[in-house]
Amino acid sequence: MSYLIAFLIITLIAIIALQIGRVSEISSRIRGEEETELQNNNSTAGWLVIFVVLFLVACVWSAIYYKDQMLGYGPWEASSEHGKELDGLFNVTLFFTGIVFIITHWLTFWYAYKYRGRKGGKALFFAHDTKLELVWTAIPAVVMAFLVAKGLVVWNNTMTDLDPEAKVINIEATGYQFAWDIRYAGNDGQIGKKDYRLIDMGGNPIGLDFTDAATLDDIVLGGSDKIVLPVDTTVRVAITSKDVLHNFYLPHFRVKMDAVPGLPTYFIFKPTKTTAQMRQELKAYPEWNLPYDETDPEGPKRWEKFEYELACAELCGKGHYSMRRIIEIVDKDTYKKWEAALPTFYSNNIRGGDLDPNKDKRLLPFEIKEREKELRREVKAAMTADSSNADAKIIRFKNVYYATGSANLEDDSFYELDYAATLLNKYPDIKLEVAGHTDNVGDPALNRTLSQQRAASVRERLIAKGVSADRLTSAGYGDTSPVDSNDTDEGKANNRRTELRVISKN
Ligand SMILES: [Cu+2]
Repeated sequence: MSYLIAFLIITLIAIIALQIGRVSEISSRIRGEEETELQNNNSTAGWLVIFVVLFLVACVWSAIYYKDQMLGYGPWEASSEHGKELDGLFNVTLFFTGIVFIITHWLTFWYAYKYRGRKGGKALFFAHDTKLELVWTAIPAVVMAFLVAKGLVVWNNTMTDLDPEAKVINIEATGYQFAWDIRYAGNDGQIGKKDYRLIDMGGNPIGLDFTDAATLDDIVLGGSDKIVLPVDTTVRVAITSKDVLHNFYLPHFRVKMDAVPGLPTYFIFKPTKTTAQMRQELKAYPEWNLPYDETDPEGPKRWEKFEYELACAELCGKGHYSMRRIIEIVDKDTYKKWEAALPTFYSNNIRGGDLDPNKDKRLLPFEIKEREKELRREVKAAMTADSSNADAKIIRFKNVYYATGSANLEDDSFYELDYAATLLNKYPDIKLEVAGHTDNVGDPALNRTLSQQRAASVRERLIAKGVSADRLTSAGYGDTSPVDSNDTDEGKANNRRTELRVISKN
């Protein structure tokens, strides 16, 4: 129906226009044709000049009025270091094209005025002007060369690979239909190898190569977890795809790169504003103070809900939209804590299982490193715990192994014990007891003796590594103080343990 009405209206307007034309034709015949034409030429030319002045003023005014809607201004300022340079490029380009825009528009309309039809007026004829040709070729060429050179500088800043010594956070993004697997480098700062032939959809969806030591401490985020990154730190993102073309796009940081199956790509960027800072900045703009959810006007404002995002910028299939992920930029300390709390993919999913090439190895170098880190925390906590907190004063060894039925330490035990000795030497005034415990299997008296002997050999090892003998006592408790149930294998394993207990502070 509305189409029909629109059609009728347009037809009507056309008929009216036609009728007006007829009327002016008839009137001009009455007045004399030539005079009318000259009059028309004059008024049209005048109106054209008025139009172009108003038009150019409106252009400049709207650019200023809508400044905060433009990339690089107000709420749309870049949140990365090179993003500002990139936005600067847009400004330089806008400057030059703006000049050309104003000059060409002014000339077009001014000449329409200047060379309007006049009595006896005659067109100027010239076939060729070398000077003119040179001028209008040379000026754009110089300007273009300048723009391209400036662009190349910015491109190189983003794309020149870092020297291997530079302090940088390495992450890897593997795109697939329809999500990203985000891998962090872990303690060693190195992204480990992967190989598509190792992909196992059940256990190893990225195809990580666990024979590479650098892979073992890598962290893989869950499918919908926030990607957390620290502010003011260079981040290198290695980008690959498992199936079709995807595109890793971080609009607020002005970085965007194709994820190509079989061809690793990368970019480097440095976030300059945390999510919290960005929210505070957005608070200043009225459009960001509207309710986030229109149906809930009293609810949170838009700025409170602001998040940086990762989008796939390649139409990769019907679930394309679901590749969106939230990026959170935090301060460096928060980032460290966040990363430290994440389990490595290997220890969480692979260690000891069918896909583990190190199944028969009890301790791997990265596990020793990790245990050292943990031990540092535990020793510090035990040494500073106050007397009311008995549990905190106990340090439980995790990697101390004895030969079956004997008190002889196996070689793998020395990593943890020797490291513990160096830590204890930092607190020379504190006295400790080495306590041995068993499960309830076997004769209680024998258990007690064995636990006593085992505690004694741990004490000896600590003394051999420099802990002074008068700080250390040893005791065996057999099965008398279990920490877990003796009804399950797991519980029994927990009960067989050797501990260090802070006895006194001098
Ligand atoms: Cu995609």
